[in-house]
Amino acid sequence: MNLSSSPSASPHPLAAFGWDEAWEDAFSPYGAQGLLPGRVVRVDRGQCDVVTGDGTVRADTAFVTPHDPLRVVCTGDWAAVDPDGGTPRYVRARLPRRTAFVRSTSSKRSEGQILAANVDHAVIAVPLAVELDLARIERFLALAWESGARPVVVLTKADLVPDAVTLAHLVQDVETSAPGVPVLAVSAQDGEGLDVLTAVAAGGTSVLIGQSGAGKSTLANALLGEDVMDVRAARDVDGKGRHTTTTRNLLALPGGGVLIDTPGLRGVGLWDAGSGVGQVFSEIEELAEGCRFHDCAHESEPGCAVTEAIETGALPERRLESYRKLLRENRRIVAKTDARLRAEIRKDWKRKGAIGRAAMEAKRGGDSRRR
Ligand SMILES: Nc1nc2c(ncn2[C@@H]2O[C@H](COP(=O)(O)OP(=O)(O)OP(=O)(O)O)[C@@H](O)[C@H]2O)c(=O)[nH]1
Ligand SMILES: [Mg+2]
Ligand SMILES: [Zn+2]
Repeated sequence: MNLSSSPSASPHPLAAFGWDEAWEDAFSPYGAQGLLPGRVVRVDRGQCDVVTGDGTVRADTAFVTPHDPLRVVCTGDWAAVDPDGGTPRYVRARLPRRTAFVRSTSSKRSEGQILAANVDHAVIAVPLAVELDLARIERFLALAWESGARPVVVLTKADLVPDAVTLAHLVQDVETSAPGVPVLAVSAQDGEGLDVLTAVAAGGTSVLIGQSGAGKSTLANALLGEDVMDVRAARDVDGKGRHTTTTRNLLALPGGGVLIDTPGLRGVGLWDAGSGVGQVFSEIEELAEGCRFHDCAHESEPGCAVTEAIETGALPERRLESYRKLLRENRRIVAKTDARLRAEIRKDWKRKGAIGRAAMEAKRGGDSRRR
């Protein structure tokens, strides 16, 4: 089967899912083995749904399930699957990722979890139904920058803020917390902002990230033009209720582009997101270059450009506090992860040592028996 798209032929069946020449190149060794290329549209119970040129197939992931949770197959991955015939089919390989949205499962633990792979836009959905939590937005943004995708903040349910001046202020507050990031107010209910979001989403793969009840699936349905995802009124306000969306689902959009809808996130811990944090607080890092001391802690040092900016009102003090908090948390996670890695390596050496010793003893036992 010839998988390459000849110039005169109709577009590749996977083009709507993001297939391009670079993926085709990366896939070619697997194509030579007779495997099918496909994109993972959902993962559940040790299996996944993969959209291929022959439609969506179910495939087992047993061969591509390493111990490292960051390397398991995830929605958005490109994969090589068995051709028709085998039951079950297996995913034989996962192509190297361009980007990966990763968080730690909570800020207390050092367990990384991948939420979506090969994403171009990380769309952070923040509901205007509740008071804005800027620190939470900054935390999401740090992960989004770190993923390699371009972040976009979408303020959902804009219909709940009918006063245009108030809405503009809310957008501005978020913009102050998100330098270099587009901030859109949208309403799935009255259609506000959906045209802009449709245009953003057309440019590649987008993932919707945010708390449960933020309106992610409602947005997905609005962009799809049909009710594909289940939507439900939030069952509670403290975020402890059941999530409506329970798996990550990849959907091809009619207006072009690919969308991944994800279950609501309760805790979002940073995961080795040092450069992401730097990008969220780029104005502070720029100011810091003007501090007199190279290693200024922006506390009480003379000639500190950061504290000066706070005094003149150019920099909200909240921003500096949030920056410090996220930097601290990130350092903690990185240190813990390193410690865990070191412990695992030690354990592995001990295990290998034990196996080696057992083998030597068995050999000696065998030798003595032979004597
Ligand atoms: N007023 C208003 N309500 C909305 C809008 N978008 C979503 N909602 C409501 O918000 C609630 C939650 O919407 P969902 O789309 O299920 O939220 P979600 O982010 O997908 O939630 P999880 O799947 O649990 O993560 C539903 O009751 C929606 O009707 C909107 O634009 N305006
Ligand atoms: Mg949902
Ligand atoms: Zn300083």
